[in-house]
This record gives sequence, structure tokens and C-alpha cells, in this order.
Amino acid sequence: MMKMESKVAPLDAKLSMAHIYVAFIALALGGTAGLLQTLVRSGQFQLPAGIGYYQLLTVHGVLLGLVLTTFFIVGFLFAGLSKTSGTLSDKVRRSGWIGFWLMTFGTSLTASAILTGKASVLYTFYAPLMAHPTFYIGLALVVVGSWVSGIAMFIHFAKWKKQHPGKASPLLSYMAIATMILWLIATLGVAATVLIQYIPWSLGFVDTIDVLISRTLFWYFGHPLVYFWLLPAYMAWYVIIPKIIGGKIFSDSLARLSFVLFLLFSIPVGFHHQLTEPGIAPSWKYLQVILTFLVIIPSLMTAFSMFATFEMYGRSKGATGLFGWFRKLPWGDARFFAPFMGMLIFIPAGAGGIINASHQLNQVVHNTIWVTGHFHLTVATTVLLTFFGIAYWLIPHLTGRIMTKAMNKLAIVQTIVWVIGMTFMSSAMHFAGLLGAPRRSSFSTYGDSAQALDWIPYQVAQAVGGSILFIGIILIIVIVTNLAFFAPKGETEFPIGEVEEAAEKTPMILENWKLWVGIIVVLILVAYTVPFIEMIQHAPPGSKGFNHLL
Ligand code: HEM
Ligand SMILES: [Cu+2]
Repeated sequence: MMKMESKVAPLDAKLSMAHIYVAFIALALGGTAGLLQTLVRSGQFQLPAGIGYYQLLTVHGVLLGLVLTTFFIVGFLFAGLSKTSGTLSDKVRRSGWIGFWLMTFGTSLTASAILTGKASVLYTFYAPLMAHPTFYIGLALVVVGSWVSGIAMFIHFAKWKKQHPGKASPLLSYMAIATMILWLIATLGVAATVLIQYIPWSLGFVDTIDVLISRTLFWYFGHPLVYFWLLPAYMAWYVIIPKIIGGKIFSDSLARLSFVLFLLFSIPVGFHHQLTEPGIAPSWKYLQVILTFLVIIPSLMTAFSMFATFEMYGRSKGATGLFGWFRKLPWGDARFFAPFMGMLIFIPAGAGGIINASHQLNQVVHNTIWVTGHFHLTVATTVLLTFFGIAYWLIPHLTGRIMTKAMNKLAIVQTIVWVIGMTFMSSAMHFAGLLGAPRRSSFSTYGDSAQALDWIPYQVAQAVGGSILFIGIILIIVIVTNLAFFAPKGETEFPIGEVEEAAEKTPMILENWKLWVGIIVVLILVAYTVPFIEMIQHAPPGSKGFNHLL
């Protein structure tokens, strides 16, 4: 097929790169904040110039959790759609740019509120902490911008479908659309709370806010948010990695089915973040925890599929014995090595996630720095190392350059540095959390209490890890800058895997989005309607805003 060999058209490449630049600027700034946080929490360092700890942590959470991820993902999805479903039409591309500028303008509004000290409310912005209205308005613009881009992607995909009736869509495009459907459904919750609750309240149109409802709408969004981060990483694992190692995609149908299951099981489960919250009956928490655990099924399907691809490839290269194939993998190729280390870290990360989601065990770790340790393994390692692995071929593909051997070596070093730094920082966070150390708090010995003194060695280890990670940040910025501006000109492949010949044909029911979206809506209604009505009927008095500037 000619299309498969094509390049992303230059105009589409520009759109995609614009997103990627913002993402890596966010990484550089957010990573610096992260380093400072670990230094503060070691007890050896104080923030200069009146910068507050919460202010710093808000910068870190918003830039890395929200800006880096969303921009990188939208950029990657546009590139993937352009590559596998054809060049974007002018209209679709223009909508992509409108989306980009809305998101960028929104980010700068939110950032100015945080930097001027008027929005130290952390990236979850829990009420009744109240920020300056521009913080929420900026966030709303980021969401609306992402919708404009998302809808443009749907239009592009619908056009492909129309031109290819009865055919299974390109796998990468299918996955991009699944990811965007997840994002659109999930962001309805955060948009509702920001537009209906936070903005009128912060502008002073209403006096009080219903805290439980705001938190419920936030977590209706907050959990699928993590799948919005993960699915693009899975896109790379399922479709890109097989090509990079020279193997085949194990099964197209299994890949699509796992995406559908992720979509179904990642939305109606927000209560697992609210297990300690009053006002939600235990039976509804129980239901949502069960739905949470169902996500283990597509996760294990993904793991199985990846290792099947690796083993099939190794054996085709003559590997023998149970694990002989392991040595045949291209360890020297950063495009493979970085995501592979991400997959490896996902094993302990996923195990930690099962602990978090279990009601009883959650009581032990809730709001401790264990949780922070957990998501630095998932999003800041598994997802991020995979995104780095994508950047190593996507950026040179889009800018018409090649990654030199030297840069590839540096990228291998970057991966190792990241894994070592994260092992220090994240392990220390997990252990300190088990000893009761709270997350989201500056350094304190709590009046020299024995328990708090026990945490200090771990906090020093966090700072050691944080410093190593910061070297990793410098390295990735050097590599990305090189790939975008200085690397030698040339052609870089956009790797798209092919399906194993023996694989079953893809059933068309997997393309039936009306059906899947219908099932998601039903699941959401089952999981949320009754508890939500109860929250409204038995609502406590609302809360006034708390704002240290008032
Ligand atoms: C240089 C690398 C990094 C370092 C040293 C670092 C360090 C930290 C520390 C110490 C905290 C917790 C502070 C506290 O609760 O008091 C934290 C929180 C957080 N980090 Fe990182 N981090 C790094 C990279 C990342 C990356 C790459 C991401 C996301 C992709 C990320 C996302 C977050 C989020 C979402 C929070 C939670 C903020 C909150 O609780 O409001 N971090 N980080
Ligand atoms: Cu969750």
C-alpha cells in the first residue's frame, strides 16, 4: 500500500510539532519545580523570593500532569491520523490550529494566575480552596481547545470511513479515535464543575460551592485522565514497537478489543479516588471498585500481546529455550529501549495501583506520599519514557532530520538515568508513605515527633533521586532540541507495524462506535445516577471559598 510508506505532510507536521514544543517546554519548567520540591522536602533547602511550596507544587502538577501530557498527546494523535488516514484537509488542520491556540492561550492564563501567587490550589484545585477566576477560565479554554481538535480528528476519521466502506480502519487511527472519545466523555465532568461551579463562585456570583459534587465531577474526569495518558503509550506499544524491533503485531483484533475495554472500564470508576469521602454510600464505592478492577483484564491482554510480539520476533531470529528470545531484542535502539523500560516499570506500578484501589489497603496509603510514588512510576516513567521513545523518531520524521548514533547513545543514557533516579525517588516515596508521611506538604518535623523524624532519611533519598532525575530532564531537552533544530537533514521512518499473517480477521463490531459509546453511557449512568441524586438531595450547606489573599 502506497499510503503506508508516505510521510506526514509538511503542513500537518507543523501542527504536530507546535504541540510537541509546548510539551517539552512544560517538561523543562515542571521538572525544575520537581527538583526544588524534593530539595525542600529534604529539609536542607528553603525556597527563595517568597515562592510558596504550594505555588511550586501547583506549577509542577499543572505543567506536567495537564500541559505536557495533553499537548504531547494531541500532537502525536494528529501525526498518527495524518500518517495512517491521509493528509488532513485544510479545514481539519485549521481547526487543529484553533484548538492549539485556545489551549496555549488557556495555559498562559492559568500559568499567570499561578505565577502571581493567586492560584496555589494544586492541579486538582479542590474546593473550597479558591483560586483567581483566570485560573479556572484558562483551564476551561484548554479543555475547549482540546475539544476543537478532537472533533476535527473525528471529522477526519469519518471521511476515511466514508471513502473506505466496509473496511477496517487503520489500527493507529482507530486507537487515536478511541483515545479522543475517552477524552471527550471524561472532560464533560471537569468542564461541568469548572463552568457551573468554580467560575461563578470565584467571580463572586454565588457565595458557596458544593464540595462533594465538585470532587465527584473532578474524579469522574480524573481517573479516565490517566487512561488518556496511557492509551497513546499503548498505541506505541501495540503498533510502533513491533515495527521497530522488526516483528509483527500479534493481533489486530486483540489490540482493538483492549482499547474498547479500556474505554468501558476507565470512566465509571472515579469513586476509587473518594474512598474516604463521606456522602457516598459504601455500596456505590464497592460497585465502582469492582469496575476498577476489571481494567486489569485489558492491561494483562496488553502485557500478553507485547511479550507475544517479542517472543515471536526472537524465535524468528533463531532464539531457542524459554527466554532465548530476550537476548535478540534491539537493546541498543533507544526507540525500543526507552518504552521497554517503561513497560518493565509498569509491573510494580500496576501492582501498586491494585493496592490503591482496594478499599482497606487504601486506608493505609490514602493521601500519603506513597500515592505520589505510585504515579511517578505510571505517568512519569511508563508513559513518559514511552513518549520519549516516540519523540526519538517522530520529531526527526516531522522535521526532516535523522537521529545520529551519538544522540541515540545519549537517549539510552537518558533512559538509564531516568530509571535510576525514579527508583530512588519513587521507592523512597512508597516507603515513607507506608510510615505515614503525607503527600503535598512542605518540610516539617512536626515538633520533632518520633514518627516524622523517621521520614527524614527517605526524604533525603527523594532528593537524591530528584537530582538524578533532573539530569535526565537536561538530557532529554538536549536530545529533543538536537532532533528538532540541529540534527543532520534526512529521512526518518514513521514506523507502523504489520499484523502477523496467521492472525484472525478483525471483526467489524469493533468499529461500531455507536454501540461502544452507548454501553459506556449506560455504565456511567448505572455507576453515577443514584449516588449523584443522593448527593444533591442530602447536600450539606455549601462552603465559602478559602483564599489566603482574601
Ligand atoms: C525531575 C523529575 C521529577 C521530580 C523530581 C518530581 C518530584 C515530585 C515531588 C517531590 C512531588 C510531590 C510533592 C509533594 O506532594 O509534596 C511531585 C508531585 C507530582 N508530580 Fe512530580 N516529579 C518529577 C517529574 C514528574 C513528571 C514527569 C510528571 C508527570 C508527567 C510529574 C507529575 C506530578 C504530579 C501530577 C504531582 C502531584 C502534584 C500534587 O500533588 O498536586 N512529576 N513530583
Ligand atoms: Cu483512578
